[in-house]
Amino acid sequence: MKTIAFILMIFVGLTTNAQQKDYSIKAVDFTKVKLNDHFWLPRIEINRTVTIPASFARCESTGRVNNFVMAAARKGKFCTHYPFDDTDIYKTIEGASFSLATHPDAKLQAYLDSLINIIAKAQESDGYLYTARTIDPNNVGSWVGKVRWEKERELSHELYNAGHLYEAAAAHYLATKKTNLLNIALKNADLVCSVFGPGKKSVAPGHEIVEMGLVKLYRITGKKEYLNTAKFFIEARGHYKGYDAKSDDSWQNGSYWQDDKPVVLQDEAEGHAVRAGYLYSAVADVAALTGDDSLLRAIDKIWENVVTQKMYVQGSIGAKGDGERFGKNYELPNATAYNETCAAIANVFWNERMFLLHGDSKYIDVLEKTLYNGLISGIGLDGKSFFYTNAMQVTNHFNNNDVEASRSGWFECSCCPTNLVRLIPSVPGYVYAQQDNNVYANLFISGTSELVVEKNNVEIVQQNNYPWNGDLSFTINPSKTTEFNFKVRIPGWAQNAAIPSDLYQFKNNSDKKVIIKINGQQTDYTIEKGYAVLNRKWKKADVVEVDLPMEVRRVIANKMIAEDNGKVALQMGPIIYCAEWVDNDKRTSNIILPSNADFTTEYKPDLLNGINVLKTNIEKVEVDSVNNKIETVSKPFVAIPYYAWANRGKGEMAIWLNEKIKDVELITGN
Ligand code: FUB
Ligand code: ZN
Repeated sequence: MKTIAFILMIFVGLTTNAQQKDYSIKAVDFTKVKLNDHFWLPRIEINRTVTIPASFARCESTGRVNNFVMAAARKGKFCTHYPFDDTDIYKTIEGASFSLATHPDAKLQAYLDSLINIIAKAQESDGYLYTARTIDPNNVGSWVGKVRWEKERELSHELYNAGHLYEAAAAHYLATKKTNLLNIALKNADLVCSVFGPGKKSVAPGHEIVEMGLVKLYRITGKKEYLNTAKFFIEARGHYKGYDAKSDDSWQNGSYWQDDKPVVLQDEAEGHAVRAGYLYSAVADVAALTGDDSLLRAIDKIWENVVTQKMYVQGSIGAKGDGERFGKNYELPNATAYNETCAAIANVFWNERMFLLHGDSKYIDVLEKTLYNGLISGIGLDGKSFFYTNAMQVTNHFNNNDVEASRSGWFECSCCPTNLVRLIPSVPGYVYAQQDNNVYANLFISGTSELVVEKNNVEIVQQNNYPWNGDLSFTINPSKTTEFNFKVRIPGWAQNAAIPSDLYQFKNNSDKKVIIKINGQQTDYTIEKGYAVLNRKWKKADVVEVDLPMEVRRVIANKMIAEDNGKVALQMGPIIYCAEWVDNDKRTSNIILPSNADFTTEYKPDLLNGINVLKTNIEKVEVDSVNNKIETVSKPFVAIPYYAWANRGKGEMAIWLNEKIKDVELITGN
C-alpha cells in the first residue's frame, strides 16, 4: 500500500511538473497594449473598418458561406474551388474576434454568432466539420477521398480546416468569453484525437496548422490529449514509405510536405513555405510545452538555415512558385520571386516563438524585418487589395506574367487576404514580453501598455515616430516603486548587422552609437542577447530615451547569391526601400546607383499615407534611337518603402539596384 502511494506521488509530481513546462518568456497580451501610433493604428483601423467587412462580403459572394449553409442542410453542390475554402471564414472570424477584443461592436458580434450558428449546423453529429464532404459525401471532388481522412496526407486539407477552426475558436473565446465556436472546435478536436494517435490512425497532416490549433485548445482547456495529438502529428512526419527518396521532385520525395524525414532529423527549411512555417511554429510550441530538446535542436538548425541561406532581403521566404516552396540554399531569384504573403505571416509566428524560447533579439530582428517589409507589402493601403506573391522586381521589357505587379481584391485561392485579416489586429501582442522581473521591449510602437511586474501594475508609455525616426521614449509608471530589468531591443540594423547572418551585410559600417538616457542622464548599459539591460528601482514618470541612429544604409548580398552581385539594396531603420516607376521617370530597370551617391531623406506626410523617401542623383541608361546610341544620363532618384509599392498603378519596381553597368542587352523587335 505504501509503495503504491509512493509511486502515485512520483507520478503526480511528474505530471504537475510537465504541466508547468512552457515558454519561459510570455508575450504581453495584445489587449494590454493600446496603440496610438501613426503607423500601426491606422492599419488596424482599416483592417477593422474595411478589410474585415470586405472579407466577410467575399466569403458570402463567392459561395464560401453558402457551402456551410448547404452542409447544414446536407444537400447541394460544393460551390467554390478548394476544399480549404472553409478556412477563409474561420480566419476572418479570428481577425474579427481580435478586433472585438479591443473594439467591442455588438453588430459584428451578432454577425459572428449568425455565422457560428450555420457552422454548428454544418458540423456532423460526431464532430466532423468539412463542408466539401458533408454537403454531398458521394460527390467530393478529386482532392477529397471517398472516406474521411483518406487523402489527408496529400490534398484534402481536412486537418488544415480543423486547425484554422481551432485558431478561430480560441481567439473568439478569449475575446468574447462565448463558447459557441469553442464548443464546435472542441467537439471536432475530440473526434480528431479519437481517430489519430498511437495505436490509431497515423498521418502527417498534409498542410500543417492543426498542431498549432490543438496547442491553443490545450492552453484553454488544459486537456493533455490535445497537446499529445499535436506532438503525435509532428512525430508522424518522415515515416511514409510511399515516397521516392531518390527523386529531386519535392512532391515525389515528400519534402514538399516536410515529410521526407522525421522532424528531429530535419536541418534545412524545405518544401511548401507556409506549411513549413506553421510546422516550425508548432514544433516550438510543443518543444516549449514538453521540454523536448530534440525538437528544439531541429528548429534551431532550420532557423539558422533560413536566415543564412533562404530569406530575401525584405524578410520574405518561399522563393519558388513551383510548389510555393523554399528553393535550394542561396536560391533567391529576383525576377521570379514567389514570396507568398502567408509565408511571411508564418515567418512572424515562428520567429516570435523562437524568441519566447531563447530570449534572443535576433529572432525579433527577423520578425521586424518581415513584418515591416515583406508582410505588409501583401496589403494595399486601401485595405482591400492584396498580393498573394511579393515580387522583388518588375521589369516591363522582360515581362514575367507569373509576377504579380498589381494587387487584387480576392483570389480563387484566397488564403493570403484572410490571413492578413487575422495578423494585423494581433500586432500589439508582439510589442512586449515578460519573464518574471524582465520586461522586454521588442517593437517600437507608440501606445500605453499595462503590465504586472513583481505583483505591481506597471504602465509603460511608448512615444516615437518609428519606423521613420529612431528616437524612442518609454515612460515607466509603476503603481509603486518596483525593481526590474527593462530590456530594450537594440536592433541589429543599429549595430551594423543587416540580418543576423552573413546573408546580407551593410556595405559600410557606421560608427554611430546607440545612446540611452534615463531621466535625461546618459547611462551605460550592458547588452545581453541583443537587449540593453536597464536595471533599477523604477518609480513613476521615469523616462528612458533610446536614440537608435537611423541612416540610409546600402545592403549587399552574400556572394553566393550570384544575381545580386554588384547590386545594392537600400535600408533605413527597419525599412527596406525600392525604386518604383512613378517616382523615377517611368522606369527602374535602367537605374545605375553610383557607389558614392549621397542620400537625403524627407518625410512626406501626404505620400502613401505618410512615408520617408530617399533621394539622390543617379545615372540612367537611356537609348537614343534617333542617333542609334546608348548613353547614361544623370537623373534624380527617389526610393520609397518597399511595402508601399504598387499603390499608384502598375509599372517597374526594383529592390536591388546595379552600382555599375555590367552589360546591355538589346531587345529585338518593335
Ligand atoms: O493549401 C492552403 C493554402 O493555399 C496554402 O497555405 C497556400 O500556399 C495556398 O496554396
Ligand atoms: Zn496565402
